Amino acid sequence: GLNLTDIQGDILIGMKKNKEMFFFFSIADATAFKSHLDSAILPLITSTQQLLTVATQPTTAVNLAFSQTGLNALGLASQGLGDSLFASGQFSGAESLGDPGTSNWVQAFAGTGIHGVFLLASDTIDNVNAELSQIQSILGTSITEAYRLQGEARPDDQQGHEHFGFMDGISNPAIDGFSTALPGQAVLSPGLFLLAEDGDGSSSSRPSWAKDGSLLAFRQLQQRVPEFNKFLADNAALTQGNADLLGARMMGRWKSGAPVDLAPTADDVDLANDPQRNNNFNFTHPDFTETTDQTHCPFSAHIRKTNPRSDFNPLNTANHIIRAGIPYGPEVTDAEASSNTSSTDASLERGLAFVAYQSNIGNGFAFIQQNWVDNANFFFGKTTPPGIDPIIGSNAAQNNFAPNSPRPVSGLDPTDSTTIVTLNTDFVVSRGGEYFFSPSLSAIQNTLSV
Ligand code: N7H
Repeated sequence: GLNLTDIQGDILIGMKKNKEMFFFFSIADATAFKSHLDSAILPLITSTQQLLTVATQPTTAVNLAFSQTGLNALGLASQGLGDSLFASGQFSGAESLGDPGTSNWVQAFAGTGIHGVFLLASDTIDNVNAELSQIQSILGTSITEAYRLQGEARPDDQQGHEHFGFMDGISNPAIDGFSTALPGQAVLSPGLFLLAEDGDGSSSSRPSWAKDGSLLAFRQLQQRVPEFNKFLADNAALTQGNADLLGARMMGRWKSGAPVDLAPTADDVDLANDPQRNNNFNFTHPDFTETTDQTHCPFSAHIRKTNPRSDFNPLNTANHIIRAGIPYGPEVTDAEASSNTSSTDASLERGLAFVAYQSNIGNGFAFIQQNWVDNANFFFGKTTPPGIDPIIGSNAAQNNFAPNSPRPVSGLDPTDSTTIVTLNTDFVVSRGGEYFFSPSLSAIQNTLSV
């Protein structure tokens, strides 16, 4: 089995709290940083084992991850992790991820100046802030703050739903030898997510201390909620006047979480809330021609583009991520809702603090974004090209990296599988991010602190 006391807690099961802060820092004094890391920070880091039972969960869970330049600052530059995208950092690859350039990136992410990130998760912001103060007082002037992003679950009945209103966190892979699969859940090798474990195709290029660490892709993804809602209202004719159905078809799930593959015409809250059923679908049906039929779930739907299930035969076991993100930013204001426009006031920005874990970024997050989400011809072999993911997809690479590059989407109209609709608004806008390595606790102790 896996060494659960050595693997950081966010990777396999998520810290699952209502508040989570991402505190990005640079290392100013590596010698001092290392001495504090071993003696005082390590005891604060939360393992997977600690999260498994309520009795051992800390008030505030803490995880820690480093960028390549952070590992360099700690003297590990010569020991590459065997992951080229991690090594070069996210900034230099922005355009390959479909970002319309980097002028819209949060300043701190523009470059390679961020060395690490603390992830702090708790039930209250006060707890998070108290834990952060403690960490800052331990580390003193050995680090400087680069940036912080406060994530929080949405209020009341929207808890667990992201800012467009959809329930999130329903489908993540199960890990062979660790989790028990629910019906419909893919069971994958631990090495897809943990370096040097079974199934990590790059095991031989990992330094020994990298074992049981994971690569964390962080993205700050702004969501333009009023613009999304206006699109649904303006285009409800595509779904015979039902704007909720249009949104559900773009996502592949209703806002409740019920999959359209199983509930193609109306929401089904019982289905949404039943973990034995809400993932148990694969887009095939006995009477379906898989290359043409989009009556239940469009080929382009967000959950189908990012996890094509039976569109692959045999099932794809190479390109998967574990997601552990959280919404950030306030609710839509009345002024934004009535003007159908997101405010330019930075304090009103909202979106998803996106976190994806994998052992190989080029097979995980970056692969899914570039080769599936942003590729209008994927999934291949359909008689109508699927088009680009209508929720998060970008066609900027075909349009001189212009924002709001028109993107083709098929299958939105359940009665007409062949029509391609062009979307002219980006509903999700990249504000940048970085790639990190979330090391094992023993690597923090024996390698990163010395
Ligand atoms: Fe997505 N959303 O709320 O709109 N995502 N996602 N995602 N996403 C999923 O099944 C969302 C993003 C995946 O196994 C759900 O748990 C938003 C990126 C994958 O069936 C919802 C943003 C990437 C899955 C959302 C965003 C992915 C998935 C359904 C950005 C990778 C699982 C809930 C702001 C490149 C698919 C669920 C499966 C599901 C939303 C980003 C990937 C509601 C708002 C960048 C693999």
